[in-house]
Amino acid sequence: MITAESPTKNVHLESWVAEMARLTKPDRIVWCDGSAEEAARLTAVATSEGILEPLNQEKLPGCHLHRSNPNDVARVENLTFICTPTKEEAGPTNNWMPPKDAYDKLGKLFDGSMKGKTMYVIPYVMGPIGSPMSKVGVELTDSVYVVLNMRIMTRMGARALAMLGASNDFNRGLHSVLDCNPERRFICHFPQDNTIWSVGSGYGGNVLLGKKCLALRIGSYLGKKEGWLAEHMLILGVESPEGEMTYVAAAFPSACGKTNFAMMIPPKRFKGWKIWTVGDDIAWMRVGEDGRLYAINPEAGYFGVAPGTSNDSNPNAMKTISRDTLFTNVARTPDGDVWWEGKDGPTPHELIDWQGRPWTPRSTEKAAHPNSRFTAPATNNPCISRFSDDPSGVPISAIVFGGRRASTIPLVMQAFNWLNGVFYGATLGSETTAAATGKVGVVRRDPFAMLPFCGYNMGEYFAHWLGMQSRLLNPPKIFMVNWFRKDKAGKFLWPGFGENMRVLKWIVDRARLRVGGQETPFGWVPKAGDLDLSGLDIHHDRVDDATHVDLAEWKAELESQGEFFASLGTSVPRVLELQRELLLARVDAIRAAEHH
Ligand code: OXD
Ligand code: MN
Repeated sequence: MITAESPTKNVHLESWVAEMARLTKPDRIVWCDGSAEEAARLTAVATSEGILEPLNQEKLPGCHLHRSNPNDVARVENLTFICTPTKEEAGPTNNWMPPKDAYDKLGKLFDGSMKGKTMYVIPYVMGPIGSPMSKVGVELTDSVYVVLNMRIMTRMGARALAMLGASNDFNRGLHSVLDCNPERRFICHFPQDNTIWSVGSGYGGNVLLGKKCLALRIGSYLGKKEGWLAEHMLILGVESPEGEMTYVAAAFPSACGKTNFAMMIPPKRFKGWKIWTVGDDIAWMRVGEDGRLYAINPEAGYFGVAPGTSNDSNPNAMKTISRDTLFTNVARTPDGDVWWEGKDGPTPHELIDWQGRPWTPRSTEKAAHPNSRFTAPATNNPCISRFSDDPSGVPISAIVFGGRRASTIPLVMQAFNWLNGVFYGATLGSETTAAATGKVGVVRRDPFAMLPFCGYNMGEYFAHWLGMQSRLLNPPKIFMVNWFRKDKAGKFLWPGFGENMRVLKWIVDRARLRVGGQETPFGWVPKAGDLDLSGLDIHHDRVDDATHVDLAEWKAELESQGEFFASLGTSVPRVLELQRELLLARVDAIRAAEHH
C-alpha cells in the first residue's frame, strides 16, 4: 500500500484512517485538499475511466455527465439502518440493526473492498467555516464521483482540516461502492459513535455522507442531545421593497418543489420584492441569545432533481446549473447539451437516454431518469443570500410545512400556537414521488418531512420539538401550505411557482402581525382580500376552494392521522394525541350543530 503523507497532525484522524485502510486495503490513499488543481486532476481521472463524460464546454463550461448503474438511482430506505444499542432508540420508523451486528456484517463487505483502488480521504465541514453551529466530517471513499460531488456540496479539504485541528470530534464516514450489487447494499448510521458506513451504492443520497446521513440522521440525534434542530428544510430570505428582510424555513417531503420555492422569482406585481436563497434542503437551527431561532444551511451546493426544472419553473436554477455542474442520469443531446422531461423548448428529435441508449420522442421510456439530478455550487445561484455563509446564521420568523395533497389541506394556514404548529409538522403527509424507491402517488405520512431522515425515535423527536418552545422567547410562527390541491376535474387550483410569492407575502405579514386571517378549527386561513391577487388571472372561486376547510375531509384526515400516531406507539407525546382528539371533537361538534 502506498500511503501519501497525511497533511494532518490530528492523531485521532490519522489512526482512524490507518485502521480503515487496514480493513479496506486500498492500493493508494489520497488526502483531498479541495484545491482547483485537485478537482481538475480528479475530473481527468474520472473522464478517462468513463465515470464522467464531458458535456459541450461552450454551452456548459465545466459541466459533466455521470450515468449511474441502473440498479442504483435513488435512496434506498429499506437498506438504510439506524444502529443504536436498543431498537427503542431507533424507534418505529427506522430500520434497526444492533451496532455490533452492523459492524460485523459491513466489516466483512469492507474487508479488502478497496484492493486495486484508491481510498480518498475527504475532510469536510457542514456549515460555514468556523461557525459554532457547523460540524466536521471525514468521508473515506473509493469513488472519485463522490469526491467531486462532495467538493460541490460541502466545504472540503484543507480548510476542514484546519477547522478540525487536533479535535477528536468529527463524523467518521466510510464508503465503498463494491460491485454496486443491491444484495450487498447497506447504509448504516451509528449515532452514538458519530459514524456512518455505506456500502454497495454510488447514488448521491446514499453516498454523499455529509447530506442525508450526517446533516439529517446523525445531525438530528446530535440536535436532540445538544439542544438544537437538524431539519429537512429550505431557508430563504424575503426582502421587501423597503429592504425589510424576513427569513423563512420550510419543510417539504422530497420532490415537492423545494428547490423551486427556495429560488423563487416574485411575479411582476411584486416589483421590488426579492427572494434570497440561504439553503434548498437542510437547516440546522439553534436558539440564539435573543431567544430567536437561528438557522444555517450546512451545505454548500444543491443536489436537485433535474426533471421539471426549466426557465418557467425555476430560472435561477437554470442559471445555477449552466456551469461547473455534475449531471447524473439526465439525457444528452447529440451536441453535448443536457435534456430532461420538463426542460424548456421542443423535445429534441434524438437523444442519448440516461442509460446511454439512443432515444427518440417515439420511445416509450423517459429520456432522463425521473430522479436524475444536478450537483451545482450554491455560489452559482444568482439569488444566493449574502448571509448564506454567515457563521451566526439567519433569524427565522416563520416555519412552513408543506406537502403534495390533492385535497383537504388548504393553500395556506397558520397555527394558533407552537403546539398546534408542531402538530402540523408531526402529521405532515404527502403523495409519494420518485426521490425514494417505492410506489408513486399514494399519501404517506412524512412527519416534518423527516420520515426517512430522523436518526432516532420519532416520538422523542416530536417531544424535542415541543420542548424547544420553552427556550424560544421569540418563536417563529408556524404555517402549513399546499400548492397541489386539485378541483373536482383534477386540475390544480393554484398556479404555483412564482405566484407562491402571494402566499409567502401573507406568511411574512402574519409573522409580523400585520394582516388579517379567518379562524378555522385548525388554524387561520386568509380571508377573501387578505391574499394579494392583483395581476393574477384567477377566479376568486378557485382561491376560495384552495383555502377552504372542509370538515368532512378533515374528519377523515384526523382519523388517518390517528392511525399514524397509533403506528408510532407509546412514544408519541400525549399532548399531540390529545390535540388530535380535541380537533376531532370540535369537528364532530360543529357538524352536529350544522345538522340541527
Ligand atoms: C433529496 C431528498 O435528495 O430529499 O434532497 O430525497
Ligand atoms: Mn431533501
